[in-house]
Amino acid sequence: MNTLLIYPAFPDTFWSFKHALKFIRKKAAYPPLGLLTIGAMLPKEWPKRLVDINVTKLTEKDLEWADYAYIGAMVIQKASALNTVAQCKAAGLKVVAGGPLFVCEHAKFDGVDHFVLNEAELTLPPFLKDLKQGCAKRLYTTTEFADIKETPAPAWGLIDLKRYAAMSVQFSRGCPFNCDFCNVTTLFGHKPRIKTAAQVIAELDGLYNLGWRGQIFFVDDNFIGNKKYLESHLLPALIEWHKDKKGIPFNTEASLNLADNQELMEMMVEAGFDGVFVGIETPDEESLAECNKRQNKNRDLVKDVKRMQRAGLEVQGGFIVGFDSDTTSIFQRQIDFIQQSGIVTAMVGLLQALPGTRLYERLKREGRLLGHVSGDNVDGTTNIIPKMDFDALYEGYKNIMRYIYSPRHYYQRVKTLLREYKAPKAGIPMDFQRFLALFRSNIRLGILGRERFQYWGLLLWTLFRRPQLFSMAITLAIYGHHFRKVCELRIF
Ligand code: B12
Repeated sequence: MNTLLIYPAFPDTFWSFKHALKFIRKKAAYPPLGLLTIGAMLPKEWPKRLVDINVTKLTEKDLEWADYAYIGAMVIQKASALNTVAQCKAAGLKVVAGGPLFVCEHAKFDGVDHFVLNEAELTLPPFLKDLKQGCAKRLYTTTEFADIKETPAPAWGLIDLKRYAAMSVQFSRGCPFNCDFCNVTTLFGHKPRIKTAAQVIAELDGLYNLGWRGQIFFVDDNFIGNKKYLESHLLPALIEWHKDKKGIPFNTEASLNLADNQELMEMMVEAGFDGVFVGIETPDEESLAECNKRQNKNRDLVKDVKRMQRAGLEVQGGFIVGFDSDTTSIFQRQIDFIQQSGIVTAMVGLLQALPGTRLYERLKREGRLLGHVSGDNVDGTTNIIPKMDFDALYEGYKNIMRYIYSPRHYYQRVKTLLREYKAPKAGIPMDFQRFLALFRSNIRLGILGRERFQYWGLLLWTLFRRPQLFSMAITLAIYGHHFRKVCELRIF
């Protein structure tokens, strides 16, 4: 059974980092962790190939070689996924599909022979059993959540690690909070499920032994969902693991209440974490109440962000405009918040209602849903009829993006962050890749770019004021170039 695992292409979006990857000669930001996990769950004796269309082409030879194609994707990859299914069918392959895109929209994929949906830990074994007995059904689904202590380590050997900017590891799934616009609890549950520290260390060892020396993203919905285990087991194990290893920083996603726990932040930093993505959403108390983001209420959010930065965690933030309580003053308030907090990577989107969320159900009842969701929450589209006049909302949104990603304000924010940010003890090494990035950015941003004055200003400022963060300054300058390009392409 020759098995082809295929990951469809991402469009040029905010999180694709496409325009930044060129500086470091990488093809994609992250590997397809879901498919790599499927690769490890399929029978060992089946010959396997993984084609990530983001880093390599799907060739006629691949299609001729294979008997079955296993396709995994998120909604944003839909166009490429439709195309891939058609290509596989034309080549006479049987197609199996799973992952978030198909969980949400499987009815739109006629060509797929078998949908193996939700968590494959639960749905793949019955499919494989039926397949063996020649009675495989079209649809496998479950409402249960898997025990991820049973999840095998991803089959890293199926990809060429060198083509990716970062690697991914997953410690937990699910989130204890209940924000009404977020589909995480519908997809992954309310009670965080965790792997053991030994499992995580084995995955890290796997990557290390394959030669990986670079960023590793803990792709958890909320890394601090189970603080007790984190503090008592995982972080001590990571601290130990990191002792004799350099150049492998970690980052992750967590809720804002991380800022309340100085000890936890310090442990995370000691364990090698240098960044965290946090859903901040809005500085408006009424909107926070409206969306049930209780963990962000009644706090000084700017102070919280700074506390994390001072501990050594760069905060990336998610922001939303278009809540029912939002008035037109929200646009300037979001801008002020983002600038003051020094959140350089600010993912700002219009409120969207994802199927399965409480927001979706409410807006459906109120007759305020429109068409489909694009799957990209940084493209200025929405599937809801907002309370605010849509044109005013859209204009206000575009103004936020224009302002925060204009060279002047973007670079201002980088300095705000660098002033506050505690440099990692081990320093940020100026390795060959970073040196290459510096060379390229000097030309692309420092000579050709419209940000050239801000660029050289930042490099000089950093050299004198925060020399140990020089490498970080270059990375952020390159990110800025990417974000501006994406905004020009998709929003303005
Ligand atoms: C890491 C991550 C990212 C990373 C990169 C992922 C990558 N490889 O490129 C980054 C930060 C770039 C990212 C960005 C985005 N992401 Co994202 N991301 C995640 C996150 C947190 C973890 C994904 C992961 O690796 N999980 C671990 C693996 C093991 O799980 P898995 O992929 O789900 O696979 C399991 C099953 O789905 C299934 N499965 C998966 N593939 C296949 C294939 C087959 C054949 C089968 C049978 C089964 C199967 O089996 C696996 C084991 O159970 C998830 C949330 C989550 N908990 O999964 C969101 C998630 C996937 N992202 C989501 C979204 C919406 C986005 C964005 C569009 C957000 C935005 N701001 O616009 C962007 C778009 C990306 C882009 N490039 O443009 C949504 C997808 C929703 C959907 N229905 O498609 C999720 C589910 C989050 C959410 N709250 O809804 N994301």
